[in-house]
Amino acid sequence: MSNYYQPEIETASREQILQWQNERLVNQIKHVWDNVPYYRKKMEEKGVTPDDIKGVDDLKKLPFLTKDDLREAYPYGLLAKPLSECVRIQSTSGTTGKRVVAFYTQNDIDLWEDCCARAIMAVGGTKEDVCHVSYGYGLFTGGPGLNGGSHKVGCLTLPMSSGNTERQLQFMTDLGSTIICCTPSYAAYLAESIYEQGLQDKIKLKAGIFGAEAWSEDMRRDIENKLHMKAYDIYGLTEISGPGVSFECEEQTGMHINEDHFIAEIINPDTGEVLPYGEKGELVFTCITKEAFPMIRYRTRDICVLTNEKCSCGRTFIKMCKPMGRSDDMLIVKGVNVFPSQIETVLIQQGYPANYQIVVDRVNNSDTLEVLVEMTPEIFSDSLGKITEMEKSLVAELKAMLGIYAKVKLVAPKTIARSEGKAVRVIDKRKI
Ligand code: DLL
Repeated sequence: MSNYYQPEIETASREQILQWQNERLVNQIKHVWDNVPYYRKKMEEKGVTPDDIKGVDDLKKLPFLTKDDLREAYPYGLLAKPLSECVRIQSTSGTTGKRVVAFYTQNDIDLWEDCCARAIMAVGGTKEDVCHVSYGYGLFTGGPGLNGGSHKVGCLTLPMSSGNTERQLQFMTDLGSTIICCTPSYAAYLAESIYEQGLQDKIKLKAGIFGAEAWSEDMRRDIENKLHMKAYDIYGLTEISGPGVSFECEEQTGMHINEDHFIAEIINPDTGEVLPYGEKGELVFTCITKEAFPMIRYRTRDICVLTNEKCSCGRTFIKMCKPMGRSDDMLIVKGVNVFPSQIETVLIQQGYPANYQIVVDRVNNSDTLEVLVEMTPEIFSDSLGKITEMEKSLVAELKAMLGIYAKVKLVAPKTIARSEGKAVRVIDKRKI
């Protein structure tokens, strides 16, 4: 028997869901038209007015929003409520220049936490549970979102945040954590540490809620076997709210989208054409209940498939598969969004040529980032001391730009393979 947080919503008829979506979309478009000059201008340029939007079928008439729009409108240009009514900001894990700042009213926070509560109850969470939240707290949405959801369910919430594995394990064993929320790579690392320290018998975990980065079915099986618990996926993005845009149920065959708050579409990333269920393309979301930061047709760049097959859990929301990659070049390394262009900017600013290669790997379940940089004959120096110094300085510059450590290796001129077509800048060796 499934465990729902809001059964009347989560198992509503398709007709009811469509009715909510139609009504809410119409109101949302009016709200945005009246309060967000930036989006109103985009609508005017496309020749659309709120009168043209009568329901979900008209969604395709509306212009898309992209990360570029967010950057252009930074920080307040897409805000739909006065700042005095906003109570929180959250931000993406990406850093300098690429940051997205999302605003929330109290009602926005409340609905977001409902979504996270649904995710926790879908994995069997109740008020008897001890919910251990090891996503980062702060600007990142992972910690605050699941923390709020856990409170709503009534779990005893452990706001651990990320890092300090010894302390995580101590609380997990002493306080008997039964549900853990963290990135899948951290879960795998915790599983390994538990094994190494022989703590298996002291662990009471029954379920994990893992997301914020791509992970495979193999990884799921591995974590489930090691920790004798069930591992569930959760998806979300800062622009749309945070974790809980969609979540897995006991069937573990994709994530139910909280369709009373978000309308999902799949489009062809090259043409913008809307694709039917079952076809692979870029995931696009429209927020229909958000007050402060309502994204309309926001292009996530995540490549995905939507399905509307009936689910045995009783939920009637459609499902999305695990994201299968991105239609832009964003990498997620240790949970941090990294764009190759950020690395290139640093190299060029430091006087290096744009001949470089970024190698991402996963060693012992932890992501590694290495940048191979070619020296010009002018800066080429055979003094090992000098090279080490230059590498150190680049490591510091990259850390300042990306917020994470990247190993740097300076290589001799003309040693990075030239390609005949597009340069192969990124080698992602992670098997996901
Ligand atoms: O990662 C929100 C989140 C926190 C989701 C905790 C789940 C759990 P951002 O930092 O804005 O927000 O990054 C959003 O991360 O567009 C995807 O590319 C990727 N992503 C998120 N969840 C998953 C997942 C949070 N379950 C970007 N599988 C998204 C694969 C995911 N990729």
